[in-house]
Amino acid sequence: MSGPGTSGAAATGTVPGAPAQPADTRQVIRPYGDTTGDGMVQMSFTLPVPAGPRADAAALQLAGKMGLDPASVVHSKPMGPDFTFFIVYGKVGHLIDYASIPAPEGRAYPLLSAQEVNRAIRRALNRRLVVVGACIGTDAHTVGIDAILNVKGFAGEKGLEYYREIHVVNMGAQVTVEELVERAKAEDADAVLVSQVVTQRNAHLHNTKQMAAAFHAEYPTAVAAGIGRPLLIAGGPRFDTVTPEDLGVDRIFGKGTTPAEVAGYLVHALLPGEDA
Ligand code: B12
Repeated sequence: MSGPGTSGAAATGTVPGAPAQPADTRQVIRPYGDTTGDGMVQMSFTLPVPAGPRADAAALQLAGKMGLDPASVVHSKPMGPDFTFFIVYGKVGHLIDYASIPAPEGRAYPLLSAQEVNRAIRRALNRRLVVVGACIGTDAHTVGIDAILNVKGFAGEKGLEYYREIHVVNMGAQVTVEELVERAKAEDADAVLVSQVVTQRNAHLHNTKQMAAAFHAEYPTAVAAGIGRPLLIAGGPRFDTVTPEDLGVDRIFGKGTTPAEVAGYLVHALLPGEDA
């Protein structure tokens, strides 16, 4: 119940008879450092100069140009004789309307248990589903693809090798696109899973596009993923800015992906009707 001075026009600032104002639905936020909404942020970077007071001054100037005001260098450390690593703490005045940021789309398929995945494969294929995985290009970061494929798995979930009805071929690190295509054909792969972690000079994008193009060229009469060509899946921590269409693959998986998400997707994409 409203008390005196808190109700109606006086409380809301509206004039009687005036058209209703649309409700303010914004949710304005700013960074939190020491106290709520103080705008304080911390960032780290390296400058190609020897450590010392001049280097600190350069770091502060850069922070100022990036909109941090005031800013302070809270840590600077030589990285060899010619480079300095900095941590700068400072205040930004920028505001974000959180309400204007759309919620990400949810997963379009259900998570299934290993038993459900195995049953679906048996029912639909009557043979094991074949998955060929690799880190392609010069990338040697195998921990991510191993997390998905190896039996030991990730985040408390077993990897795809654990699934009785999935045959996993893990080709490991630094596999060329030619080797991958050849092996996928030899194994009659239902799905090809590639991992790309190193992003220098956008290597992850170039390599993945090159891989996808090679598969599309190898299977020119394919109708769709699983119908005339393998399902193409790319994964790694830095694919946030691109879509599968940009790369020519069927799906991208990012940071924190678990094996069950991939297993569920394989059923959803390759065995229509089995993921219900
Ligand atoms: C371990 C590691 C190494 C190990 C790799 C060992 C190995 N066998 O993998 C070694 C020491 C060999 C190494 C070497 C290098 N590394 Co290194 N490395 C790391 C480190 C510390 C951890 C990576 C990791 O294992 N993450 C854990 C896994 C589980 O996470 P993930 O890879 O993201 O995988 C998950 C998801 O992305 C997804 N996923 C990944 N792949 C796939 C694939 C599919 C199909 C699916 C569905 C999902 C999926 O699922 C996984 C589970 O959720 C990172 C820094 C960091 N903290 O991330 C640097 C890092 C990746 N390395 C880096 C660099 C620069 C290098 C070197 C170039 C260093 C050098 N100058 O020599 C070399 C490159 C070697 C090469 N030829 O690739 C940079 C990359 C920078 C960039 N953006 O390009 C990082 C980010 C470090 C940094 N901050 O500078 N590295």
